[in-house]
Amino acid sequence: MSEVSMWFREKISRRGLLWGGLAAGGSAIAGTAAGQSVHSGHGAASAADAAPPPAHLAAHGSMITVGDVDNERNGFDPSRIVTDWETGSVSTLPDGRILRTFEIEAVDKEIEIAPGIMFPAWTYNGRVPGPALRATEGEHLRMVFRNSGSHPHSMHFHGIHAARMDGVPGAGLIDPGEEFVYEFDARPFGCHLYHCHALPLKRHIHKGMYGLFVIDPDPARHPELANVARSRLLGTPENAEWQEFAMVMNGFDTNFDNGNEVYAVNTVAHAYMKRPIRIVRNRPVRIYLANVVEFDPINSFHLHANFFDYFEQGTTLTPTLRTVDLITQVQAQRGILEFTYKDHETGLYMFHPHQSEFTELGWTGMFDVVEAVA
Ligand SMILES: [Cu+2]
Repeated sequence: MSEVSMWFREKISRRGLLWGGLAAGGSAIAGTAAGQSVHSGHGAASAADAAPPPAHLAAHGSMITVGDVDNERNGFDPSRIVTDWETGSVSTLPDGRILRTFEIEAVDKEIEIAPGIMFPAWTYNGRVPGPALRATEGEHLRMVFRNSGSHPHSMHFHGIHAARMDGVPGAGLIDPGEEFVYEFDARPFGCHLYHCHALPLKRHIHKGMYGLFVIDPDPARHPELANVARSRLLGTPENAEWQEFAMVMNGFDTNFDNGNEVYAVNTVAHAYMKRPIRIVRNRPVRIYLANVVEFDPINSFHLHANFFDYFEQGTTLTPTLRTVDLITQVQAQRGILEFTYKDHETGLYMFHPHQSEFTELGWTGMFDVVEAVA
């Protein structure tokens, strides 16, 4: 039994939680080095690092979890989902518009959120966060939702749609075994969110039912900033220059006392400390970031040794904040971060919330800035 699960069994309060020190966990961490390529859903070469964790991580004096989560059993890997966009299937409507269809299934699933710590999640498509849905402004969207879980669920989209498509009780909230199709147009462009809106709401969200919902701007609709819009539009050469990452900040109340014991970005505690996200130094970086943490009123994102531009909710083509190294988000708040390390030395650069407690309980990671991907 790992130290962490010992802790869990003894129900020590989260503030007394003792994560294994890195020195003690060094050999276990080296075990994460099994070479895995990272699926890049949009053709960008950027990918999480599959190389062995750098030995000098220890120099940071970090306290991180000991051992490895079984990504295979979970059925999802944080190093893959960080670049994995779900673009659905595309067809053309009689009027010539694009119809984009997504298929999403609610399933109960026990997932491992830190080594030895299992969490009885409710998921979309078997993963937490749910698939990072990505569409283009102006398309017609069809979300085919099947509830194969044990409780009533829904998909509530942060977007513009009719009341009957809202995913609340009486409007697309369905019982186990049922299916519902949400339909609406993709607007406004931005970095949005979907989540279950069944009651009790905090329990359904916190169990894992949330995901990114990104609508790329249509350059033809933004002639004054068409180049910027193209850089955001998945599939364009301009977009391929960018190293884009999907990040959902989440937390887990493992003993159901309305307080989180584990925090993360993309679910698995310290996943990106053990396998840093590789970025190429001279190419720009864009993060689609959302906060879904329940029970704590606020979360944040702080980038080390650098500053970024921020697009609140992603609904503008010019930054809403320029040259900041920290942003805060309440639950359901989200936005786009843009930055580059082109004038930096290569090396490991940390990112984490500036709620120090969250970092120690799993929400911290590293970018591995390199000259080029081999
Ligand atoms: Cu639900």
